[in-house]
Amino acid sequence: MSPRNFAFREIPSPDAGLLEVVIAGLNQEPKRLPCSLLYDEAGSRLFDAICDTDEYYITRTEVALLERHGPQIAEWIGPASVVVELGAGNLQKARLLLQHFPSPVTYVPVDISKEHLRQSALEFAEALNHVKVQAICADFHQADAIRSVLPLEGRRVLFFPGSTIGNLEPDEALQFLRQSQQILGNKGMVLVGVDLKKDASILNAAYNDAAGITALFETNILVRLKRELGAALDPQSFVYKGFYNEPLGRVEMYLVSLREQTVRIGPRQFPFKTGERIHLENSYKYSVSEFQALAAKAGLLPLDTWVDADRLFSLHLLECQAPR
Ligand code: AVI
Repeated sequence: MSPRNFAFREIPSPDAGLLEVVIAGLNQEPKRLPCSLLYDEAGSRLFDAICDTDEYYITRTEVALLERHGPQIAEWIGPASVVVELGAGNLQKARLLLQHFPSPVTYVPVDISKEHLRQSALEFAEALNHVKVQAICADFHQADAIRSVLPLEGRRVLFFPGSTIGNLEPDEALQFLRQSQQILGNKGMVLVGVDLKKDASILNAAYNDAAGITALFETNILVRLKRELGAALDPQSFVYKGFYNEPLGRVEMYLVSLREQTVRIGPRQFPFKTGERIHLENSYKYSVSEFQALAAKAGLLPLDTWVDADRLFSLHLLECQAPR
């Protein structure tokens, strides 16, 4: 039986189906697939495993910042808040944060990976029984639909940890921050985790862990295409390649075809040359001032910023500017 402080709902995505998205992506030059497709059930679990690798400093550094500054963040936000987390994953970070929030507090984790979300949200509700958990299975870009199901009372706070904002192109990030204010309304705040620019060797290691979990995570997208679309392809005929493109300030992630081959999906054929790539992800890195400038452009002003001693990662608490 579900605990009394738990509710779950699904907002169906109006977007094109998987087949259309994949065909559109593989028809592009260069070929690409959207990184949201990486997160099926297996992909979500592999991503959790990446977060536990020694090389991927992002999760543990952000967790340490939340552990250290959680009480101060709770004080800034105040009582009776509604905390909405987009792309919530395993909810570990919200748990660290919300333990410091006084009751009443509502937590709305939003994620596209349905069973992973349901399980994590249930565990969350059992562990923090002073928090009302209202989980929503949806694509986090569905701002209007998400807003329409939020409780009306309380200060709304958007929690966007993990540097997921780095997976958006800077102009998309700007758009996203602007749109987030539609969810937030008056006196809304944003708490966002942003990965910082740093030495290329640290970044290259973080996206090429020695155990090969990142490679498995990225290649899993091909396993998904085989299983869900009956694609005729051999996942072993592609290898993962990820590297820091310093001039562009982003880690780029690809699958590279090891041979000349044709991938078939239904009646469609996609020829690959040896070495031809499918672009899967960019992960943008910012300096603190670069990110603050982006947020200001979107109408969000910094209330406080926290950075770890090694200057690997930053947490920004931003406030919506009062409407002029
Ligand atoms: C989810 N996102 C912030 C991760 C990142 O660091 O860009 C995705 C990832 N892909 C491979 N490793 C991590």
